[in-house]
Amino acid sequence: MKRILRVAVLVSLLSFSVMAVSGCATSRAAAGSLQPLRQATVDGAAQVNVVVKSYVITPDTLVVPAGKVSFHVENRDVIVHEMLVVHAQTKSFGLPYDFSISRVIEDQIDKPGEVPDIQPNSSGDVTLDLPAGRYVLLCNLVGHFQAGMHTLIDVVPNVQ
Ligand SMILES: [Cu+2]
Repeated sequence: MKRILRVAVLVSLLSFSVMAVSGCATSRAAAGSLQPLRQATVDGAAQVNVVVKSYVITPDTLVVPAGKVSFHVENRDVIVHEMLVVHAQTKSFGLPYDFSISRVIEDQIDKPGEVPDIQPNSSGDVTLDLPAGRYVLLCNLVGHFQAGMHTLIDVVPNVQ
């Protein structure tokens, strides 16, 4: 009898914790879709901190409110990189590419701006006025885009 009671208590505790976990996930998703974006700002510009390392570009956020956006790009690699901010032409990375020179064709893309020539263990900044849309952050030094140096970031209408 005691044993059955103990099992019953355990089962109810388990189902409670499952409910607690799923409830939490649901409310977090709802909050993400309904509340306005809270973004760290510097001088009124939304701040995006980007780390570049081992042919990977990693921003600290994938969604940014439209308007002034400040990119701070830190190169933690042992070679030089750059970071271009480019309007995405498809839902993914479908940018015009020249395989003979291993680079994205820059006169065929819409590039609001860039942080050029970031030396190893240093950083660079650029502040851009970005309308809502999907953008690609990429490095266009020879072969780097193909090696994986690209990531998508969404600029969404500002709801203040
Ligand atoms: Cu690079």
